[in-house]
Amino acid sequence: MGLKFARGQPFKTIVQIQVAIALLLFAEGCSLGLRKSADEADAGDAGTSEATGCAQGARVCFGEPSSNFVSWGLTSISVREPLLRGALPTVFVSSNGTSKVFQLEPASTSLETVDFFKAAVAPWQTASIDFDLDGIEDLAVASPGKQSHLGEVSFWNRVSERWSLAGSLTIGLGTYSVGTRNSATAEAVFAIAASYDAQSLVPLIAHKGAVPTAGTSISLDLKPTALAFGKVTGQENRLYVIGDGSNHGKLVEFEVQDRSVTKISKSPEFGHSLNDLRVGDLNNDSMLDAIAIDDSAASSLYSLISDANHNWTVAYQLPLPAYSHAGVLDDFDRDGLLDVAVISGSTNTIRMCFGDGHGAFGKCLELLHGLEQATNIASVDLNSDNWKDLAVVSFEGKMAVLHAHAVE
Ligand SMILES: [Ca+2]
Ligand SMILES: [Ca+2]
Ligand SMILES: [Ca+2]
Ligand SMILES: [Ca+2]
Repeated sequence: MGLKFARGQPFKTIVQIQVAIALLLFAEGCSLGLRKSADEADAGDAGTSEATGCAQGARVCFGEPSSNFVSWGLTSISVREPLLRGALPTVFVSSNGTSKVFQLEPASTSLETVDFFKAAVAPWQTASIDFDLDGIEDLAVASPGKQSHLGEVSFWNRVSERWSLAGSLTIGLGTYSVGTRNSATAEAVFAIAASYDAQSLVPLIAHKGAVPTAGTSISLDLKPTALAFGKVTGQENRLYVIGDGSNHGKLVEFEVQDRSVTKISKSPEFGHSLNDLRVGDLNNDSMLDAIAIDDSAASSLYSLISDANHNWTVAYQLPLPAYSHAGVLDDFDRDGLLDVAVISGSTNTIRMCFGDGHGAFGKCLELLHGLEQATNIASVDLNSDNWKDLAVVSFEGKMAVLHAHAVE
C-alpha cells in the first residue's frame, strides 16, 4: 500500500536524499501536541550496532540482510499466507518499472522468483484472493495508469500452471490500491479499489466461476492513498481508508455488507501527506485500531485508537526519518503487543519500534537492509519458526530479507 512514492516522481528522491537528511534535523520538532514516549529520543540510536539488530533488552534479534535483484522499479510486496500450518508462504512483488508481477517463494536465505507475468498497464500493488471461488487462489493487480490510460484492476488466475489474465475493470486514474477481505463470497463485495485522482472507491463484487464486476462507485472528500479491511473475527466487514484532504489527512471507516459500503465514522484530521495504513488492535481491547504513515519530509507515524462507538483518537505520533513511505504492524518480539517496522526513502534501514499496548511505540531498533530507495516492507514468517521475518523491496529493483530469531 501507499503511493506517494510515485506521485512525488520517484526519482527526484535521489536528489531529495541529501535534502532529506538535512530536513530530518528539523522534523523532530513537528508535533500536534500529542502524547510522546520518553523513549522517543532514543529512536535513532536505540542501542543496536549499526549493522543489524540485537539490542540490549530486546526480545528479538535480526540477522544480516540477504539481498537479490528482482526487477527494476519495485513498488509493493504482498504475502499469501500458507493454508496449512508449517507450509511456506508465497510472496508477490510488483514492478511498476517493467510492468511485471513476480511470484516468489522462500529459499535458503532469501526469496526466489518462481513465476512472473506482464500486466498491460504498469502495476502498483497486488493482492491474493480466490475471486472466482473455485478453491484456487488468484490475484488482483492495481495499476494506476497515466493520462493516456485510466487506472484499472486486472484479475489473474492459474491456467495450465501459468498466470493468465481473466479480465480487468477500469477504476480511474491513480488506481494505486486494492484491498481484499479475508475471503470472497459469491455476489458480495470481496475487495475495494481506490482511485487517487478521481477521489473514489470502487467495490469489486465476486461471482462464482466468473470475473468480478464493479459496484457503485463511492465519492470521497479526500484523495485516497491506502486502504485495508479488518481481518479479525467480527470486524471483517470493516474497511479503513486514509488520504489527504485540502489541508490535512484523515482516516475514514466504512461498513461493508453484501453489496453495500457505508461510511460509519472518521478520525480527526492529522498529518499532511498520509501514505500508508495498517490495521490492528494496538491496545488489546478487541476493537481494531490503525497506524498511518505520513511520508513527507517531516515524516511521522500516527497511532489511531478506536473505541466501541467508533470514535477515533489520534493517540500518538512517532517522528520518522524523512520520506518514510511504508510500514508494517506485527508482534515481532512476541510479547502480545503489536509493534511497527517502517522503511524510508532517505535511509537504508528499517526502524522497528515496540508497542506499549496503549498505542505508543517506545524502544526502537535500527536494522540495516542496505537497499537504495526502499518502497515497501512486509512481515512474513519465511522459515515457519513462528518469528516474523522482514522483506523489503526497492525501486532500484532489489529485495532484502532479514530473518528474526529469539534472543539467546
Ligand atoms: Ca480462483
Ligand atoms: Ca483497540
Ligand atoms: Ca510486541
Ligand atoms: Ca521466521
